[in-house]
Amino acid sequence: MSVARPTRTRKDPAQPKPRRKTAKTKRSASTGHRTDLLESMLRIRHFEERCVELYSAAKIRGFVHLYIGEEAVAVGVNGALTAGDAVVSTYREHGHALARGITSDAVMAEMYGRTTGCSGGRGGSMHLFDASRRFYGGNAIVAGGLPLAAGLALADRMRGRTDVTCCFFGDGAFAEGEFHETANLAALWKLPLLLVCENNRYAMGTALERHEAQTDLAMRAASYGMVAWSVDGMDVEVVEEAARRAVEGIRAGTGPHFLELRTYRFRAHSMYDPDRYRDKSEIEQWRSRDPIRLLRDRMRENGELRDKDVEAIEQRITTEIDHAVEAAERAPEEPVENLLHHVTSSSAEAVS
Ligand SMILES: Cc1ncc(C[n+]2csc(CCOP(=O)(O)OP(=O)(O)O)c2C)c(N)n1
Ligand SMILES: [Mg+2]
Repeated sequence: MSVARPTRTRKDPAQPKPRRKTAKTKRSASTGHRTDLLESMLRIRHFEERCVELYSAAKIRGFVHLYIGEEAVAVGVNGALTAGDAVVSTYREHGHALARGITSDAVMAEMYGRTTGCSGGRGGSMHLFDASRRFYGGNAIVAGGLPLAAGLALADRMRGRTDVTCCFFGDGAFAEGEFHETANLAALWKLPLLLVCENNRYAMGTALERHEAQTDLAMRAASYGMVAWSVDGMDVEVVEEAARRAVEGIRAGTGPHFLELRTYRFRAHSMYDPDRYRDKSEIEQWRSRDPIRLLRDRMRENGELRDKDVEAIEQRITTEIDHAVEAAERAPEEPVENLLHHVTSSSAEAVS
């Protein structure tokens, strides 16, 4: 399926031409690497499908936003990052956390609100956090992660580190001042920042063209003076290659890079959303480019993958998730007397 090109406004000849490039693909990943990409996407898919069951059984509560359909973005971008790089995400972050290597056990326990969760059970679905992996949330405020990411990138540079900060955010962030403030300062200060816009075409029930006058997001980002590419977000190898090139550019000191990843969520905005604002045919059209099937079929055609290989991967993941659920069921909730811990930097000591 071809992805519709965004419409452009007429250009003002007095304005400098925005720097905008289209990322080209180079599919040179080895079979082993492709298998890793597939496994990582399957882990996210199966993990979230289990979450749907657990939510229906009232084991998981609160807000839950599923990433199903968008797995190629988290997995492809993560493939271009090193362990030292920082990641800032949104409330739709289960996929980013799992791709980053936070274990299924730690994420599932957090979904359950247990002390063994990656945020000690205090965050839940929207606030997964693991400073040891430089994974700084899980942020519930639209565009709220962007200034944090700029701060992290600035701090790393001031400390003489060569790491990149990667910030994921949705198309809805373009309607927020925080995106524009961050893009401006990041470009002005040439911060080592990778801006990853997951353009799934909707902000809750509002289609992009209903809230943005100019829907060419890469062009708008480029207008701040940064390199910006628009990329097929359903093909994990294309995503990884684009992210790699962007990260190389950032490490070389050329300042922030922006990637618009054209993607789609197959499920509703959240577990509460009746999903009445889009045609079923649109969903089916995007499902035909399911990122997992896309890679799996390519590998099959290349003779790199047999059905029994896929079955073995899926069996491994099922066992891993079964374990995560069992462990979360058994794990304790935080006792009420600990309620004031971690409220201020000294409150853990103050309350004993
Ligand atoms: C500042 C702010 N305004 C409104 C909301 C309510 N809200 C939650 S999710 C969302 C839509 C965001 O859409 P997008 O950025 O495209 O991300 P997606 O959900 O598509 O991944 C809105 C408006 C919020 N969380 N924060
Ligand atoms: Mg969106």
